[in-house]
Amino acid sequence: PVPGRVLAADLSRHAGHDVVLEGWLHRKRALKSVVFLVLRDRSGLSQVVLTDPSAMAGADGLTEETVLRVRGTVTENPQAPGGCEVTSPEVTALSGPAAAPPFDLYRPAVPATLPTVLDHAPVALRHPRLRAPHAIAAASVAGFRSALDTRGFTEIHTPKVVASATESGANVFAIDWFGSDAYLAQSPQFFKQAMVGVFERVYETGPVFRAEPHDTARHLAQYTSLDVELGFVSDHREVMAVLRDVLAAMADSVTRRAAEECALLDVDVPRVPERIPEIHFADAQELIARHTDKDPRGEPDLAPAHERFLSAWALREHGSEFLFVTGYPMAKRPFYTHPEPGREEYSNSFDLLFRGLELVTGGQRLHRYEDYLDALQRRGESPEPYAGYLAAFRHGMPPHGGFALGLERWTARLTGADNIRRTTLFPRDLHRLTP
Ligand code: AMO
Repeated sequence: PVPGRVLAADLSRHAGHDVVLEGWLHRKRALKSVVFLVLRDRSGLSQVVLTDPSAMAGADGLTEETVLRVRGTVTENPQAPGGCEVTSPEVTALSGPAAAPPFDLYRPAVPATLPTVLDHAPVALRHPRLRAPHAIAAASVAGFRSALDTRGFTEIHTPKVVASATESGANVFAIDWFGSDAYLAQSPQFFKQAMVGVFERVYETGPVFRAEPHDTARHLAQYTSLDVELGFVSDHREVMAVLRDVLAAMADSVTRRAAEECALLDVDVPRVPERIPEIHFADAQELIARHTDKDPRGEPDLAPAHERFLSAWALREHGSEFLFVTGYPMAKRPFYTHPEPGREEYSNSFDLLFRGLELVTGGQRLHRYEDYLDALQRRGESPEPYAGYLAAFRHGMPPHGGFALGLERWTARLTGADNIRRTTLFPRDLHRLTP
């Protein structure tokens, strides 16, 4: 009896037997008296040998990327990949002849520019180097989840269509929702906070939307936000400690689960220090003023060049590829941010810089209802649109905090990608809505 589908990687276990292989025609080599078909499946490559003249003629019309089912005998051959090949095959095409790919999918270096890759993403992503970042992203998310699952967090899934913006400063997409005004969620911020009141500790991985009006190598209009929120923290430092452990688990998971992809892309998986160094925003500005030709003091935020400067400083002074910048000015943080006790113009919040780029934002939040009303009033905002959000705070919320990590930025920094679009499946931005 012929077993069900066998994967290329398992072929040698079936030596001497008949098997069924299914996959894509990866390469075809037609010689005078033999045709070699290299078949690709998710586990690797296998070699199929045709010597019968009519079978060889039947292979004439087969183009690379056509999906095939092959039934034949597994025969040992030390010259074949994996030491085995399939002989006396019966070959069936499961789809019509495949159209030629936009570029050679299996040349070691990608012979195409980023726009070509993105235009042809459904097939271009089959290239091992273009696929690898997404396998690394998957391994990262697996590490994120397992770190939080073992720490008593519950995974949640919250709406992506919302009635009010949460991230002041970030741009929001307005949509028509059955005749009412609605927005695409910029963050699960409100919901993850509310869910602290239910589960104490929650996390979410999901899409968020930012109407980014400019085209940069680090901004997308839709990205994947890895969100965490936890109750009963005394300040932002406890949140930073959780983030540190989560990053270590992500790095570890990448090393273990995506070893092949890391080797292919020459990924340098970072060592996450036991204690990630930190610098207060005010001290960071002093440092920049002292060591660069710009004096940023008085500015409410860090410029990208200053983030790169601080990252380089952390690597030099502390041997760390990660740096926490804490205490960002309240003026630049959203209304839910908790101020720094004793220095109310600063906040109990942080950014985490990784290899020169902001990777994470987080902090402690306000947790008392009256504090929210005050904060909104100080910003000249009505509490009305936030009524649903604020409801949680009228029913007892613990001191809490959390963070959000941009998955595509993490993968881009890991893989050394020059553009975040290289680590995004089907990116959405100012100029791109397809494929
Ligand atoms: P923030 O707006 O800083 O914080 O976003 C958190 C992280 O998301 C990533 N990021 C982006 N990635 C790609 N394209 C974009 N346009 C983009 N914008 C942001 C960055 C950033 O550090 N609610 C807060 C988080 C919190 O406090 O829990 C928030 O969304 O890696």
